[in-house]
Amino acid sequence: MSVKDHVDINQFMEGVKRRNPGQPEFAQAVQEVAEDIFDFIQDKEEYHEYQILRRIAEPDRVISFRVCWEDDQGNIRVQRGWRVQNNNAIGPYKGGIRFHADVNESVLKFLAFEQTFKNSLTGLAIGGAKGGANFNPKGKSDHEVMRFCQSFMTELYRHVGADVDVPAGDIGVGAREIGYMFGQYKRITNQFTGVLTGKGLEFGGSLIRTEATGYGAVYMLQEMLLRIGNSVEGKTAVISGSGNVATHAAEKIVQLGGKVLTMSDSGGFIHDPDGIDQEKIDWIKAHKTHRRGRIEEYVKEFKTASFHAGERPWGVKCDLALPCATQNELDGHDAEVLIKNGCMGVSEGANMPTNLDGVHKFKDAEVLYAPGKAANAGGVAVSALEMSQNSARISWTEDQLQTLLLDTMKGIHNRCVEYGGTPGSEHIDYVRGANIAGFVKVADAMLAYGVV
Ligand code: NDP
Ligand code: 2IT
Repeated sequence: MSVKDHVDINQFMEGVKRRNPGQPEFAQAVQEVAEDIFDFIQDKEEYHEYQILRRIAEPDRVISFRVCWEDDQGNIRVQRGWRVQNNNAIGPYKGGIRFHADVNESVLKFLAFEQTFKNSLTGLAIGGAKGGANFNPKGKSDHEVMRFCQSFMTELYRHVGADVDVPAGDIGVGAREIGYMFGQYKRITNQFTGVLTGKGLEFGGSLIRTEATGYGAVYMLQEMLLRIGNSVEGKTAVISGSGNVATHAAEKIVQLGGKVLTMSDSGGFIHDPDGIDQEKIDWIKAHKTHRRGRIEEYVKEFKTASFHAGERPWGVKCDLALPCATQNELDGHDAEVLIKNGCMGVSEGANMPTNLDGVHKFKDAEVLYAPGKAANAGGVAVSALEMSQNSARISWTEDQLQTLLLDTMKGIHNRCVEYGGTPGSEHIDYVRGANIAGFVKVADAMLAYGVV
C-alpha cells in the first residue's frame, strides 16, 4: 500500500466516533492529537502500515466493575468502577484514579489516551492508564470513603501490580483515598509493593509528589517564558480550581514572584485583587482539603476578595492563565477574552481543560500555550520516581527530587521545542510539539514489537 491510499483525518475520526458512540470527550482527545500526527506521519510509511495511531486510539482493555458499599445510614449503594489500560508499549500502565459524580467511560478513555502521550513525554518508562468511579465524595464521611475505597480495591487488585499497572490520585482521590486503597491491597495480597503512588511518606510515598503537578505546570510556564527572554516574576496569574494541582501551582507562582488573582471550585470563583499569597494559599489548602469546605467562604476570611457564583475566572485581566480544575472548563470565547486582555502564557494543570475551539484560538494567536499532557506531567513523573524508590527500597531527599522534577520539566519543554518549531518563525507550537514527541517514542516501541 502506498501513502496516498491511506485514510485522511476525517475518515479516521469518523471511524473513531463510530466505534465509540456517545463518547465525546474521548473523540475530542483523539482529534486533538490526530490533527498533528496526520501531518507528521504523511511521509512515514511504517507508521501507516502498522496502523500505529489507530492502535493507540484503541485501549488495550477497558475493565468495568460493580462497586457495592454501605453508607452510614445502612443503605446499600452501587457504583460503577473502571480501569482503562490504554497502552503499555514503553512501561507498566500508569495513571490516576478519579472519583467524581460525572465519571464515565468516555472521560476515563480520554484520560488514559492523554496519559499515554504524557507519560512518554516525561522520558520515563511508564505506559498510559486511568481509572475511577462515579462516586461523589462530597458530603461523605471518612468511614463511607474508606468503605468505598476498600470495595473498589477488592475488585481492582486483580488488574494492577507494581510491574503491571500502578494507579495514583486524580480528582477526588488524594492521600486519604490512596491510604485506604493501599491498605486494602496489602490486606488482600499480603504484599507490600509499590502498587500505588502518592502514598503517605510513612509507607513508601515520595517527597514532592504532592506538590509535583502544580509546581511542574509553573516550571513549564517559566521555561516557555525564559525562552523568549521573559519570566513569571511580576506577572499576574488567573488560576481555576482549588485542589491539589491549583493550590500548588499558586504556591509556585508566588515563589517565583508572580501574583495570583483567582481560584475556584465547582461553585464559582474568588477574585482577590490584593493577590493570594502563601498565607492565603495555606488557608485554602486547609479549608478545601482538611475541612472539605467551599471556596466562597474565602471572602468571609479575606475581605478584599469577591465571590462570583457559577462563573469561571477567565474574564479577569491577567498575564498568565492556569486552568487547574477539570476538562472543558475553557472554551473558544474564554480564549478570545484572555487573548484580548493580553494573556501571554497558558499552562494546563488540568487534563484537556481547553476545548478544541479554545485550542485553535490559542494556537492561531501564537500564545505560549502548554497543553496538559506537557504542562501537568510533573505529577506522574514524580510518581515514576516513587516507583523507582519503592523498587530499590530507598528514599531520595527533597533536594534530589526538586532537582529531578525541574530537570524533567525542562526535558519536556525541550522535547516540545524539538518537534513544535514553526518554519520561518521563532514561535513554538507546544501542542504539536507535545503530541509528536509523545507519539514518536510509543510508536517506535510498537513498531519493534510487530503486530501485537
Ligand atoms: P482535586 O480533587 O484536588 O481538585 C479538583 C478541583 O477542581 C476542585 O477545586 C474542584 O472543585 C474543581 N472541580 C472538579 N470538577 C469540577 C467541575 N466539573 N467544574 C468546576 N470545578 C471542578 O483534583 P486535582 O487538583 O488532583 O486535579 C485537578 C485537575 O488536574 C484534573 O483535571 C486532573 O486530571 C489534573 N491532574 C491531576 C494530577 C495530580 O497529580 N493530582 C496530575 C495531572 C493532572 P470542587 O471542590 O467544587 O469539586
Ligand atoms: O493525570 C495525571 O497525570 C494524574 N492524575 C497523575 C497520574 C500518576 O500516576 O501520578
